[in-house]
Amino acid sequence: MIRRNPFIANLKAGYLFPEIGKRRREFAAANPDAKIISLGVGNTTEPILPHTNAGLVEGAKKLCTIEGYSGYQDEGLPKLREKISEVFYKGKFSIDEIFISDGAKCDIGRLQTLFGAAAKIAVQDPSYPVYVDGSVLAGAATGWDKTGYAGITYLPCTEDNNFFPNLDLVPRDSIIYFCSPNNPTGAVSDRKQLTALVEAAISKGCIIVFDAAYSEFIRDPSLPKTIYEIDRADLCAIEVNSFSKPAGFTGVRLGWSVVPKAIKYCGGESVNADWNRITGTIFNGASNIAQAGGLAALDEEGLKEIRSLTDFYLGNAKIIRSTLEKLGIKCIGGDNSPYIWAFFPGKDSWDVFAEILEKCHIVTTPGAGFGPAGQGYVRFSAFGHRADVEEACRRLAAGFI
Ligand code: PL4
Repeated sequence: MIRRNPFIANLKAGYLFPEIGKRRREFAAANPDAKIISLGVGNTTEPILPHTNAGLVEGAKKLCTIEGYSGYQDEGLPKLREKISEVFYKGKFSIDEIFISDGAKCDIGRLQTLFGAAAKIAVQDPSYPVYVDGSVLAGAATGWDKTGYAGITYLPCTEDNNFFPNLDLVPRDSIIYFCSPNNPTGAVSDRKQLTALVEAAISKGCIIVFDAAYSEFIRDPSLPKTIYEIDRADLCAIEVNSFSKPAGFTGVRLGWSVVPKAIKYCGGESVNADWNRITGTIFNGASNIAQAGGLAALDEEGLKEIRSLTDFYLGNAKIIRSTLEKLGIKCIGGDNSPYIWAFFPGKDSWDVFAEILEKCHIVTTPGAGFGPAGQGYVRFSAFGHRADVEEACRRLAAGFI
């Protein structure tokens, strides 16, 4: 008989989002008349806009012609990689520093292959669960208790530090997972904070995995949209990003990672060369149809569509946040991000999740699901149809607290 991979056995429980889905289904089964509204999982709801969609359709049509047909394109269409460099990084990166993927989550999962089981890991706490669970699967973390996993340094991000971690806690030679605009808190790190992060990483021999999946929600022009706006970040930071939220591609699947050639391991080897080797070996490239859609999303018309879609969700966020604040619930986020982080001090966040579901028939995400420091908070997602968001807010105003 084959022994189970012990790293899988190290995972403490189910993945957070299926657990939320399970609790929703259980509630629905017990309350068949309830019209449940989800402000839980950050899943896009609005249709892909026409110009971007035409790119997808064109991409599909081309495949039935001799001239237009394409097969494997492992690292991604050169034209798309060039366009990503131009639109997001002012042309700073060559195409062989940009790798097209099937989404940021998938890249985050694969990236750990670069560092192996002996890597030390530091994460913002709370954080998107894939950083921690991916580290457990890679063997870099074991033995969960309610303070977290051994092998992972949790960097609390709470009201006390304005949701930016104390960088003195970052261990030397570690991989730092960092997300801005942050999921789940909605906090966005400013230039001074990200400069401190980059300098700490360089001085401590760390590599940052910077998740910029929500960068297109930033409206304040003083806030960095990419870690590479910070000097010397190309020496220590890998960035992952995605078309999921800005272009509505959660189901289409398209993202990218930037691995600058300047990043080296302690032995001087190239991280970029290894990433090329790994993606070439265990990934066969993103769908060519999705990439055609991605190209359309990044031309002049497509960028207007990204703006309009992200504006729509930010409009939802504003409605949710102002409703909660009128109820006397302190919140952050929602202004440059699609998540609102609501404070319930002294309460168990799973209890608040259950209370909101029972009283208002609204699904949220309990803060504790994102890490120990998420206890006492609940995340509201702004991804939803406007009518549902308005109805959810009416119910909160009428029935909660
Ligand atoms: C539920 C910080 C959502 N089943 O779509 P991708 O793979 O390009 O991006 C996923 C992703 C990457 N980075 C961050 C994210 O927040 C997300 C998506 N997170 C959420 O509600 O927190 C969707 C979660 C999905 C999942 O597990 O990712």
